[in-house]
Amino acid sequence: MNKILSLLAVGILGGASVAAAADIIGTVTYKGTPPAEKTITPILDDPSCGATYGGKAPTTHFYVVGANGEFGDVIVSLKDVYGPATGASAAPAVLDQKGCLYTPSILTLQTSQKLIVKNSDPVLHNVHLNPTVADNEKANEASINSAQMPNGADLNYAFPKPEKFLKFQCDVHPWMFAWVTIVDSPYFAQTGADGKFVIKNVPPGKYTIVADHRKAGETTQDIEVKDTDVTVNFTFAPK
Ligand SMILES: [Cu+2]
Repeated sequence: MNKILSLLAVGILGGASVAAAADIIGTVTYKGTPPAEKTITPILDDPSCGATYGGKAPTTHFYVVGANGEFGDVIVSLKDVYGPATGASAAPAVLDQKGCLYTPSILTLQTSQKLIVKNSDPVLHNVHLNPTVADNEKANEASINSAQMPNGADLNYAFPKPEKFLKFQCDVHPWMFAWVTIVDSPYFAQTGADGKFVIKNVPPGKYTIVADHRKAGETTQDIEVKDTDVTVNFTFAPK
């Protein structure tokens, strides 16, 4: 059952005005030493890609963890809340290919929100999506497997269904990956390098809030939102 819509329905049927919304704010922390990142050595073998890096290959950044455990690239959302997405009217999200890497590599957007994929490199990339939710194979204007010329025209997508960590890859450069999470509501946030998140204007109600990290997994908490801001912190640790 859609919690938001049912709550609104009760408010309307009861003749009451809908109570004020509140923000959910918090910090996500990683306690301990994250697994080592891998050096993307083959990027130097491609002269065009390698030129960006001055002979020193970049590493993966699967675990973005600050000096005090601030945990980035964690997606915090309300579990099993479907329907109230505002993606169709939201500003587009942007995924760039730069230095033969996807930037950012972790991205979150809403159902029906436009996603623009750019190629800022002087090389050909092939944008290949691997949706696990069948309806997301119909990503509107762009095919799920599209060549994109050097500095070529943008590719545009919009996904109809929620999906976690939909994988983008480049078949030309086998180290190039991005993972795009699609949420069916505006009630989500992705932590930055400071580990902090804010989910704005959540209608009052009881929710399960979930923090998802592509490698570290997910953790949940049950919360209640009334008319004042709620603080929820999450901690991850090595498995
Ligand atoms: Cu590529």
